[in-house]
Amino acid sequence: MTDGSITVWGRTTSGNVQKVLWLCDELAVPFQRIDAGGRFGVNDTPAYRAMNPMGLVPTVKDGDVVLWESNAILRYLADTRGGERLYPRDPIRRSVVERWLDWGLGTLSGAMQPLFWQLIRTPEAERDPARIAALTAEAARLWGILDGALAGQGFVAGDGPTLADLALAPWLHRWMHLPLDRPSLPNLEAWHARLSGLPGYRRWVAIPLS
Ligand SMILES: N[C@@H](CCC(=O)N[C@@H](CS)C(=O)NCC(=O)O)C(=O)O
Repeated sequence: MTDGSITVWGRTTSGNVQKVLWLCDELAVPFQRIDAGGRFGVNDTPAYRAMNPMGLVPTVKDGDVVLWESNAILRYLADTRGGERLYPRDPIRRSVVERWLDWGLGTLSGAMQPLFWQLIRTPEAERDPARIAALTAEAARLWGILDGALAGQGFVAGDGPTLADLALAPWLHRWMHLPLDRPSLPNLEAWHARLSGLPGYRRWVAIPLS
């Protein structure tokens, strides 16, 4: 497409979709969004699976290029749409962004995803209190590690937001709003306040949990 516009498949309640939409705002990438996933379906159709064999959201199409895996989409858009501010080219600075992108996907989501499902998507009578307690403790430990990394800096990889902030923000919003006892983590809370001042966070991420 000549105007650089892309198509994004995914419901706006998905954190993995939210980070992509927020990045589109940051980089002024025009996009068409098609609801998919959850109650919208679409992601189980053969046409969708031909694009994304995982059948998950988001999927992005940029001309003939099809992308899936939300963090890979973030990297691609930053690389192709002038996103150096959010995804530095310098290998050392980039490695810090990569670290937290991978940590979000490979570590934090392992606690946050089932915790979110237990507390928001599972009927109260079917919830497992022991599992919720264990997941809450693990998530608190992990958020505590990020709290330590945030000491003395405004954002996850330094003084300005990067892809790492965009990718972790949906989990943070969930953590701050899930009905559970959270330990006091001052640096994390200050980061949350900073993110809450960003229009893309407010528009796409800070919505009621469902
Ligand atoms: N690692 C994948 C995970 C994608 C994923 O789990 N997407 C969820 C929504 S957050 C999904 O498609 N769930 C099924 C559905 O919405 O129907 C990514 O980062 O894109």
